[in-house]
Amino acid sequence: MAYGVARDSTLRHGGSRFIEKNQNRNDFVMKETPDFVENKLPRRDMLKTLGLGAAALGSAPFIASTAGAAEHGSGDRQPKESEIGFKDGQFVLPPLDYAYDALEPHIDARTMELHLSIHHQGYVNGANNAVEKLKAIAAGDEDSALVKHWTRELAFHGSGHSLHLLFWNNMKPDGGGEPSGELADAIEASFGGFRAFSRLFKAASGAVEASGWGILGYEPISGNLVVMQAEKHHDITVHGVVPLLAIDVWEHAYYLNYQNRRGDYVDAFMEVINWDDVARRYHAAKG
Ligand code: MN3
Repeated sequence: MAYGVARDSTLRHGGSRFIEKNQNRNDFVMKETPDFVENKLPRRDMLKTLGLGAAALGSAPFIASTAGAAEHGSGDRQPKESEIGFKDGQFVLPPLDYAYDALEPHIDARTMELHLSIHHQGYVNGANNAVEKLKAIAAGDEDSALVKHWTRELAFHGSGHSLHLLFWNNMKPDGGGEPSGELADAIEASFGGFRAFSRLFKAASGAVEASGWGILGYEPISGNLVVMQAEKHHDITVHGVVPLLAIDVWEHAYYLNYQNRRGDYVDAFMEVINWDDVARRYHAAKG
């Protein structure tokens, strides 16, 4: 929620002063994030600023679309996000099989070009950088006091990368309509039918405060589908990550024995981890 306050306050007060005041909490990163630019500038001004003309966009295909199609086969199988968003040890922009203008008139070519090549690229770069910094902290080569900053950076950029991979692959030319088969059955069971789902999804997506996402997801405890809102997109998780090991660090989990000494409690937790359980979850998650 800290980011929500920071973002809203920044916009409301228009304020470098606010940003400066909060630099210690690393909230200043918001002013340089891709979505901040996306939201701050009217699209026409942004195009002007970036000096991009229609001629440069047109029907140019997405990066590596041909290679991507060959690499992933020509069947109906959708490539996994891990296959299209990570290569040679780095997060990368995805190879997609449709052109920038292929979704027109619903989504225009200029928006597609800018969204992928400027905004999504920013998340890719930021996530790679955060991973490097966290590796340095793990190796003892970087001040561990910066772990809060770099895990937030990974959450912001990693979630941006993860959700954009989903977004690009969730769309296609001549899409729309309604699902069939087991997805249709699940929508029926979870929401009472496609019309009801559509009403809820549109309401949730339209009501996200400031910037964020509307999401249809699988909730594994009930086995039902759920509609969610994601404000911004981190706060401070990386969407798509499957939890394998979790420690409760709310005070109720340790205060009777450890009072304010959370570090001692974390040390104690390390002595009781069931690594067999973690290994089983890892095996299931990687598929
Ligand atoms: Mn975006």
